[in-house]
Amino acid sequence: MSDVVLITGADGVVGRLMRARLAREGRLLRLLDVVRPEDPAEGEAVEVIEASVTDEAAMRAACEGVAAIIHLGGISVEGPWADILSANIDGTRVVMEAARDAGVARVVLASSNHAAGFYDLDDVPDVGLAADAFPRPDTYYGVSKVAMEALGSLFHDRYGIDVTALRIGSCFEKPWDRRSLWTWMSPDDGARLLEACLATPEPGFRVVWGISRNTRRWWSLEAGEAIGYHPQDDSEIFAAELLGEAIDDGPQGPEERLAGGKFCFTPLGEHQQK
Ligand code: 15L
Repeated sequence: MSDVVLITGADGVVGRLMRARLAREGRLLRLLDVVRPEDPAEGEAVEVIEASVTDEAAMRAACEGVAAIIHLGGISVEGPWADILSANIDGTRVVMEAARDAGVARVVLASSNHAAGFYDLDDVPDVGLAADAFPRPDTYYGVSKVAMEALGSLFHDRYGIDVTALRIGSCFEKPWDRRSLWTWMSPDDGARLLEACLATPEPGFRVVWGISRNTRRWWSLEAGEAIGYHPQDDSEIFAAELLGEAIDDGPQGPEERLAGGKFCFTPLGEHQQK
């Protein structure tokens, strides 16, 4: 019998990067998204479901027989409060209740660096910013990630579900600017992190940064290492190509000094470009 892992938001940027990387012998990936994920290729142990995380009946059905949930669903940037409230906060509540009712043992939550976006690198100790630093959200989107972490904590304390909330930096194929040189999480490290979350020995609740072993990082890897996440990639290999002559200039201005970067200056509640 296969272990079933349900991935919400499976057709988003991170979900698509993880699909092949999380394939394992003896594992079935159940991929759920509001946009129907691509049908399985021949021999691929995948099921696809077209549904919203806010749909209670669909989430209940999707959780049947599931060993773990990776909850990536929701809005991934700043947007109107009502939309964020529904998709991200209420959506996470629906996911957690469905997990509890189906007896799902583990949930991994895609939180974000934007739950702590207003930390300034000048105020951070040499050991780096702790993954569970008190929230300092930079947007309504960031507030929704703080609420997501709170829901994870609540469902761990009430029902013993193992929950890891990931304050993900920037999970894309490559970094694209100076800030992303410290916030980057390579897709391969993303998969390593998710595997570590799926293998934690004790039920607990924890918050972990989702970044690679970037030379320029200032967020601590300690909480990740404690659960067996040992990132192997470093964005520095892209630095010369991205920055040219300016390779060692350091952060330029507040957008590059604050954890959340440009999110800290995005008008609250406005639709943001990805
Ligand atoms: C996020 O939380 C977003 O989902 C993603 O699109 C990136 O913008 C990322 O943060 C980032 O901070 O780079």
